[in-house]
Amino acid sequence: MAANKQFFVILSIVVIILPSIASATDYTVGDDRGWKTNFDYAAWAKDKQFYVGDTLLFKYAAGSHNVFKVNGTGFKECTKPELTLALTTGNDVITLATPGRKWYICGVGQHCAGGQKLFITVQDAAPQPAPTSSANGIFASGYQMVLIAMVAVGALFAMV
Ligand SMILES: *[C@@H]1O[C@H](CO)[C@@H](O)[C@H](O)[C@H]1NC(C)=O
Ligand SMILES: [Cu+2]
Repeated sequence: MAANKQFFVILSIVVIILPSIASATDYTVGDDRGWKTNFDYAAWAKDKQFYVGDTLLFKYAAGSHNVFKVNGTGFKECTKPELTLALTTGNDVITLATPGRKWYICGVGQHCAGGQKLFITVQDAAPQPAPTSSANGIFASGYQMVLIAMVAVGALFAMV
């Protein structure tokens, strides 16, 4: 009985928290084309909304390219930072942890000057279904309400 209750408490927490994690988007930079030269990353990023928690995957043949996170100057002038190391695996995942403008370049040869560079703006949080108060915000989505109701019913059955 006690174990059952504990299980449903844990399940309730998972049900409430999971949708906010699941709503993060994993972007493959350049989609099918990956991280390469002769690709317009500005056009790729143009119609996308990036939020904190989303991830960027830079896909390329290891050794052919790399990924440096740079500042606006580094982006414009294609200068590699001296103190940061490049990502080089060819399957480089970057989690967008903070909001703001982010710049990434390839540090191989003249690739950056040739356009292998990405600039995005990361927004604070995924859009919420317009909560009217902060208490409302937690239970704002109908999906969560349905799941919580199901868990509550399950918990009742577990206790009898
Ligand atoms: C941009 O990054 C470069 C290299 O890391 C650094 O020298 C420079 O001071 C930075 N510029 C700004 C405006 O932060
Ligand atoms: Cu490159």
